[in-house]
Amino acid sequence: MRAKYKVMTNRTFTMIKPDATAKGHTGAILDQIIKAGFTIKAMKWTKLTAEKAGEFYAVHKERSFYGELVEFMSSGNIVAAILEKENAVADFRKLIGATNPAQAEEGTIRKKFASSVGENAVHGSDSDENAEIEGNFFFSNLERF
Ligand code: 3AN
Repeated sequence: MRAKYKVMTNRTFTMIKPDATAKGHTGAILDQIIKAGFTIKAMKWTKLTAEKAGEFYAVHKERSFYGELVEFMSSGNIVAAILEKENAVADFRKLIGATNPAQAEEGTIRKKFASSVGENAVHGSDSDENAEIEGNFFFSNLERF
């Protein structure tokens, strides 16, 4: 039985990355997200400057792949969205699969649409706290419903 006061996370943040938008996978990925039970609370089609991509991924600044990541994330269009579902953060991570598509489970978004660990089709927040920060990075209160 579910604990009466168990806190369920209900929002996460995603980006469909430049590799996936360029290959025409935007519609199929959104369809899979919606069919998995997520509701779109905010969404935009946009493009990050290198400066903005660097800011978004600042937590990875010291990692060897940071420069490559910033360059890739500012190389083309993205879709940014806030998604709602009970247990959103964990359920969305499960839906997208492992960071490296070669290790992602069959049927996951990354297994189907990603080509490499760097160009891995989608982003999904890794905690409630980051979901809030990342959603605020892209959307004002007037842009979420
Ligand atoms: P996830 O997106 O699954 O949370 P993180 O947080 O470890 O993965 O990495 C953030 C992003 O950095 C990944 N989505 C991926 O695009 C990129 N990345 C991670 N590891 C590598 C790597 N070894 N080489 C290139 N890019 C990477």
